[in-house]
Order: sequence, then C-alpha cells, then structure tokens
Amino acid sequence: KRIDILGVATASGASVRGCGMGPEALRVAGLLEALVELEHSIADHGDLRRVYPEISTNPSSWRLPEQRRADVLELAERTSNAGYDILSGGHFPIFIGGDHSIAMGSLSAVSRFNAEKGKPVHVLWIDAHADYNTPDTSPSGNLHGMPLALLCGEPGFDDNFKGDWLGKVDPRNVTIFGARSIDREERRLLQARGVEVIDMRKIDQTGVVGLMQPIIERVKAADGHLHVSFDVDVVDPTLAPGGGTLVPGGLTYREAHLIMEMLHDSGVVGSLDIVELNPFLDHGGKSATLLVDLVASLFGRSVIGEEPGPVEFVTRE
Ligand code: DIR
Ligand code: MN
Ligand code: MN
Ligand code: MN
Repeated sequence: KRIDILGVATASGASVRGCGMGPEALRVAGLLEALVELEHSIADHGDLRRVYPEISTNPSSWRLPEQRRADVLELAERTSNAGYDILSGGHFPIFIGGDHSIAMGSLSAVSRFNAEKGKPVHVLWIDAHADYNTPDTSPSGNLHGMPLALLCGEPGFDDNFKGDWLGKVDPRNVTIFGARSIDREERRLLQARGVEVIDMRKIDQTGVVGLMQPIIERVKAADGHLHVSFDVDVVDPTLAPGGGTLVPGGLTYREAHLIMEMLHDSGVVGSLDIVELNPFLDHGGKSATLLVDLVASLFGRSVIGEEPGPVEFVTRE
C-alpha cells in the first residue's frame, strides 16, 4: 500500500508558535528515506498552509483568537478533503503537523471515508493530553485541545465548526494513551461519554503490552479502521523536548517504540497523525529524529530485519 504524506503547516490551534515548521523538520529528519528504506512506496503531497501566513508570524495578530480559529477551520476543511482523496485512492495517509487541531481535518477524512464503507473507526490518541475540551470547558481556548470533542459531536461548538467536511466518531471507540494532564471539566466529559483513558499510572503498573493488546483485539473483532494520532508530547520531555506543552513523566524510548511495533504487527492501522513537533524548541532535531524512528517502527522496522509474522504476546487474564 502506498503511503501518502500530507503536511499541514500550522500552529494556529496552539498557544506557542513554531509547530508550523513541523512538517519540514520531519522531512529533514529523514521521514521519507526511512519509509523508502522499508521498501514502501511514497507520495509526498507537500504542505497545506494558510493563505495569509502573516497571521501566524505576527505576534500581535497571534493573540486574536478569531483569526486563529478561521485558520484552523479553513485548514481542517482542506485537510479533510485532501485526506478523503488519499483514502479513496487506496493509500495510507500520514498527516504531519502542525498542532493537534489538524486532527479535526484528518480524523474527519478517515471517518467520512469509512462511514461510506460501513467500517467502524477506532481512534488511538497517543498524547500527554486528552484533547477533549469544548469551547465551554477549555481553560485555554486553544483549539489543539479540542479535536476529539469536536469529532465526537460534543455540544458547545458553533456553526463555524460545522460543514460537509466534518466527520463523526463514537467516543466509545476512542482510547487516549499516555495521558497525564487533563483539565477538570474535560475529565468529567470523558467519563460521561465512556472514553477509555489509559494514563501514565496504568502504563507504569500494567505495562504497554497488556494495555495495547485489548485495544488491538477490539479493532480486529470489529473489523475496524484504526486511526493513530501521535502527539510528540506523549514521550518524556527529556527524550522529546520539541513540544510547546511539555509535561513530565512521559513514555520511555522503548515504551513508545513498543507501541508502534505492536501496531505494525496488528495490521489494523489505516491512518496516522504525527503532530505538535515544534522545531524551534527542539534540540537539534532530537525529537524530529525520534518521531521518524517511531514512524519507521510503525511501518515495520525491526532489529532482526524481516518481520517474524504475527507476533503473539502473552495475554494477562
Ligand atoms: C490543554 C492542553 N488541555 C488545553 N492541551 C494540549 O489547552 O486544552 N494538547 N496541549 O496537546
Ligand atoms: Mn494533543
Ligand atoms: Mn499533547
Ligand atoms: Mn509490514
């Protein structure tokens, strides 16, 4: 299956500028080369970006939330349509951000495409945060903290957020993995909707394998499409300093890779976001390089070369 890369060069959903440079940093870090090395064929669609770039570079307009919102929504529509075309072509889309608001578009593409096929969409949101705020619950007002709530149909989003481009996801098919910073009202919503939240404490206590297995089994049993949304800040900040909203106590190097390796072996992943990389804050490409290696693990890189076939892990009962 061809892998199609679509950059969305924006920071309009974030409070800190710089992640608009993320797509190019991932290319410089060798994203395409890593996938070619694994003998995948690749198409790079370049980057979507706002028509008026000064909005993201002028600090005074940066403070105008309505301009940033218009940016986010315009890009969401374009991302949704471009992603839908990639999926319709039978390809595997990798959406590279950009802040996490780009998932409003990417996940919409995935959900619209699969809705027509009657295939259920499951979401694995690998993030230090839950991104399940609405405009009513968000303490920051930043749209990168809201994409899951929008896709899950939460109230509080006005008509500007609605359109043919917007998809829908069942909150009970969403798993947040690696969380350690959730806002008060956000947590209440997550609980009310039955979103599964695997926080860092659970990962400490149970380990990645025992937690990932049931998620993968559920998607397989449903014959679903798994969309993986990977926010760089899920990884411990000592390993991945290139993010604008870092939280201590994140995934270790091996935990992050093991997640990706298990996802590769599962065969259920159909689309991927790589978001929130801020090259301005990164230490000489440290986080960008780590992200490229993680993507390579998701696409089949392993120490012993050839994949050993379906890997069976011991299930805990
Ligand atoms: C916070 C931070 N929950 C917010 N969210 C971030 O602004 O809604 N998500 N940084 O990745
Ligand atoms: Mn996020
Ligand atoms: Mn985050
Ligand atoms: Mn493979």
